[in-house]
Amino acid sequence: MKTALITGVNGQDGAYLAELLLEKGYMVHGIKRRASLINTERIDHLYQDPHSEDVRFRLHYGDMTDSTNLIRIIQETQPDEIYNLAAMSHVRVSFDTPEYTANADGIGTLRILEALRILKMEQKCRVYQASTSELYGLVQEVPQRETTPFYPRSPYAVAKLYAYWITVNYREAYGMYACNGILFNHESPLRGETFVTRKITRAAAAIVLGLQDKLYLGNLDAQRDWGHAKDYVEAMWRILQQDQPDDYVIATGVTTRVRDFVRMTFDELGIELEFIGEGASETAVVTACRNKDYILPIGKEVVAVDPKYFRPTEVDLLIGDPTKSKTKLGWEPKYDLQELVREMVACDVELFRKKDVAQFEHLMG
Ligand code: NDP
Ligand code: GDR
Repeated sequence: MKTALITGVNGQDGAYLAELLLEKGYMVHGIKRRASLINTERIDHLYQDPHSEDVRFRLHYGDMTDSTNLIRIIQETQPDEIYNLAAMSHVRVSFDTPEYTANADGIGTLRILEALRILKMEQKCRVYQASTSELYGLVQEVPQRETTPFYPRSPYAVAKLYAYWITVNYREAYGMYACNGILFNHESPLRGETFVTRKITRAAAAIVLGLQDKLYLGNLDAQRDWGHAKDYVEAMWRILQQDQPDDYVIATGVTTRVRDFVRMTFDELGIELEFIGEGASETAVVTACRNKDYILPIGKEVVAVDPKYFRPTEVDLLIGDPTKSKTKLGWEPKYDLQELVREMVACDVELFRKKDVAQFEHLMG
């Protein structure tokens, strides 16, 4: 039985990856931070009573900013594979907490790699580093591939740039099996509520159910290559199963504007929208309702722009070229964007029907 250690196990990707590895027969250890409230909703279905025999899923308290803790957990769990997913992962928030982001996302990766060297496990344990399409930042080449030059545009992306290169460096310097998955945006019903896709599907569900009046967004022109997280964790696993360590772009190869994601989301609920105006004064109003369960007044303004969501420096266009991962990993996404939107919208409608969760909607994001 192989043993895996996942940092950020209660995040979106950590939850899907833990489920995948358990299905594959792994012993899975997860690192999560202590929080003042229990925040394990995404992995509660995987919970196993630690007192019972044959437990294959265990959680450990830890933090990417604490080397001693990481060394001890790696020593105790003796993983064959580490998936380093923990990070302060919100690009806009990284402008508010740049130093912390550098520490957790950049130096945190170094701490994992060094822990393996300190424990003399560097030849035994494979490492997956959660790299990102944000590395490409300001457009240098389209579509973006493994050889496209990086130009990070946020403290988050700069921290991840360090993590990317320290992973490559430890591979070259010490012969470690350490790989970067350069993943383009991936979403799901488990996506954090302040990332744009989930913010949109959640708000649209709340609006048609009469729980929210309007959705405020930032840059509607940004273009992203959106896939489904379930497909992307499969790619992470494949990256660590190859004969040689390498870095891979994981993407769908299709890009969509935020505005069109909004349109698709409302359309899924039977609401047609028209976008009026531009820049900070752009709005979207209802032009038709096809679903008798969700009647909104024609002309009602449901989307508006709030410049507070604009970023000091933006990444305008991301579109990945997944040729290498297709050829070498045999990886291809199973979901398309329409299916992703459908699943997210259905889950959010269900969620709001079950409980009243519309709080602090506009605080962050
Ligand atoms: P999430 O934000 O959903 O999850 C991040 C996880 O990291 C959470 O479990 C979080 O814990 C944990 N974490 C944050 N800071 C620390 C810390 N200092 N110590 C320990 N744990 C910490 O992100 P995703 O699952 O979406 O992404 C996973 C990884 O992949 C991240 O590194 C992200 O940057 C990267 N990535 C994501 C992409 C995407 O589109 N989703 C694309 C490319 C890369 P808590 O719940 O306590 O906050
Ligand atoms: P991103 O994801 O920054 O690409 O990082 P996010 O969903 O936050 O933004 C995507 C694009 O949408 C625009 N946008 C808004 N974004 C948010 N969050 N809130 C808004 O109201 C809003 N309005 C418009 C943004 O400006 C941006 O252009 C995600 C994270 O998962 C990273 O961790 C990961 O590395 C990258 O994807 C790949």
